[in-house]
Amino acid sequence: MTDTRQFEPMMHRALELALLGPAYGANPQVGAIILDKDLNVIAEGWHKGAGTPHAEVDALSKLPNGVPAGSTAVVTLEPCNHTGRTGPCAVALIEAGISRVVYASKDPGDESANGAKTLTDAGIEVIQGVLEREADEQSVIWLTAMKKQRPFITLKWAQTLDGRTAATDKTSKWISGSVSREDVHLRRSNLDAILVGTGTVKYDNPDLTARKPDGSRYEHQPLRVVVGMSELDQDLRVFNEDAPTVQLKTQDVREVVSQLWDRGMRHILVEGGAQLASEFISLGLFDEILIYQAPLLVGGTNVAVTEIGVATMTNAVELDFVEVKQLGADVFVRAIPRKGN
Ligand code: AOF
Ligand code: ZN
Repeated sequence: MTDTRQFEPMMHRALELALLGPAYGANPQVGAIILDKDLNVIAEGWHKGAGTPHAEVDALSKLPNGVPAGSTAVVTLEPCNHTGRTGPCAVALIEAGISRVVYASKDPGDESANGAKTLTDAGIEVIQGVLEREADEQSVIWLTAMKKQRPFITLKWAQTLDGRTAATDKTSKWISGSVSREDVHLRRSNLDAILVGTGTVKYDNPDLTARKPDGSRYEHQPLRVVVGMSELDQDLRVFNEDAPTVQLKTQDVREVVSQLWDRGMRHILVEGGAQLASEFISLGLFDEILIYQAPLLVGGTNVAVTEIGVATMTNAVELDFVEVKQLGADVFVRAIPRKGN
């Protein structure tokens, strides 16, 4: 029996390589390493986004003279078995003459899964589940999206300590401090779409781009999605040239989510206002909530969430705090739906 734990350091490295690829887009972040028969690393590769070679193929391409006899491929995701934008990696590994494949996460895709079986049938030793928990955690957004067949949905808002998202005159700049805002912009730069309702666009006139602390834009800009029927002045900032924008003229957020899924989106961020956030919560359509809480009190009636169909405490939507930290003067809280609900 092969000792599977000996591959853990290589899998750690493959997980690091995976992170070199983009977190946004239709495809997962995947890393791959080729080892010779003595388990020395002879090639490294990673996936650079939908339409580009998969991690295994990228690693194999670094060995122009082919793989030596007895080589092992260490991959963070079960090699795919289908022809999508690119060919099946299971076949590429078989044709390259790899002797053993070690992987971490299972591929949850209906079409792409079963690469392990193809490899085994071809006489290749397959070891699955090495650092599976770490790998699943690292790819939780993509894996959740694939499992639910809809994008991973993050809801986010900034609020005062008394739970208000704006003062009575609707001013909301700036509730959260600069460290919180940097955190939001970095998150935006790593996902597919930002959603806002037409009301927020009209009242706040937000830019909704992903900007670095010096004001310059991140290379990747998520799609700005305006949800709602109202006709909007095209001079509003969200329609500027700084990032792509669409307005989806529907009130049905399920329809919005399914359209974005069909466009290859796997992670979307709902940025407000209260009506849009409340619709997502009412339908149970969210995977995490990010709250930036500032040490301010403004009173009044402007709150993050309004009607979500909870009339009495026993019907409250139950969450778990999974992260609580100080960001500058603010407190950042990340909460997820309580398991089993
Ligand atoms: C792998 N290695 O590096 C990646 C995999 O349209 P395609 O051809 O790019 O295929 C996308 C699917 O392939 C994706 O949904 C996932 O199941 C798998 N991604 N598989 O073996 C990789 N990126
Ligand atoms: Zn593949």
